[in-house]
Amino acid sequence: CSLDDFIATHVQACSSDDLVALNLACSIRSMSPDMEEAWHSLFGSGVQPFHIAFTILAVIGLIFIISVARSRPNGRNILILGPTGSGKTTLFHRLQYGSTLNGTVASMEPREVTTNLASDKSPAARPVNLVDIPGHPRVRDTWLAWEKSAQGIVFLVDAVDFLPHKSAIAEQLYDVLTHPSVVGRRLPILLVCNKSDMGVKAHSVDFIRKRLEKELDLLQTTRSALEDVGGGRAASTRLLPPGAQAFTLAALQAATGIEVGTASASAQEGDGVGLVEAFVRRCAPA
Ligand SMILES: Nc1nc2c(ncn2[C@@H]2O[C@H](COP(=O)(O)OP(=O)(O)OP(=O)(O)O)[C@@H](O)[C@H]2O)c(=O)[nH]1
Ligand SMILES: [Mg+2]
Repeated sequence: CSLDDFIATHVQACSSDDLVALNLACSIRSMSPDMEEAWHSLFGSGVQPFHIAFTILAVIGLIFIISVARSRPNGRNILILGPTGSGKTTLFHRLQYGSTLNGTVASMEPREVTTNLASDKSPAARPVNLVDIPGHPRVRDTWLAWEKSAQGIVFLVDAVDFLPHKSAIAEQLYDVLTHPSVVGRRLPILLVCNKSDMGVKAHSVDFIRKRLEKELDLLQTTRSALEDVGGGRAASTRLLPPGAQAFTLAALQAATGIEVGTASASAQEGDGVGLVEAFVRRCAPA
């Protein structure tokens, strides 16, 4: 049957199957001569219009399911961020298995696992999705794939090798703290000063927090000055509203509701990892 005959017949019949087929035929009619040719060859091989309609609907449904799954809207995602070498992959294993690898190499792509925390023996425990994001500057922005579905961020710094890298660490933390998803959803963050097992070589949490607060304050001054030069057209990159006092994590929480907790831990030895686990459970409760 020609497309025009088909449309004419089904306009009169009008059952629900006819309507689906009719819709499809009209769409094909309005597309191109090539599509019409394809229609004829399909009919020549005995395929019914509702088969085609069903196939198209199934493909659309599949695409929809895949895109919903990829956007991870209901994910219980905990992101592990921080500079390279701070111990993220070591912590990732510690949380998952309660132990660590014998050695790690710099990660070059994110890794995620849906797991119960190794310490969580409760039968009611629900798995969380841990995401280990490499610290290398070229790949660290991959965390943005999870920005909308993250429940919390664990931000690791190396408490031993901190001072030479404090500005770079503050830059990375600044970008996280001012990201619209973090600000808009008031995503909780835990700043973990890792490698506490290194004794006096490891700086204390208070020392690291104060140094980072100072660096973040400086960054806010320079970035907002740049914004002013640009006529303020860019999205605001301020941590605190203009006129606020010097930047502190407490002031950030008071002004924006973003909570940045701090902890000292050793991902390698396990000390203090309980604080990280408590944070994960609070962000993604059972
Ligand atoms: N002493 C000590 N060393 C640690 C600790 N955690 C990690 N390390 C060591 O630090 C080095 C880097 O650890 P990784 O876990 O690979 O660091 P990462 O943050 O994943 O690094 P990238 O993948 O490059 O972003 C490894 O040699 C680890 O064994 C810790 O708590 N204490
Ligand atoms: Mg790693």
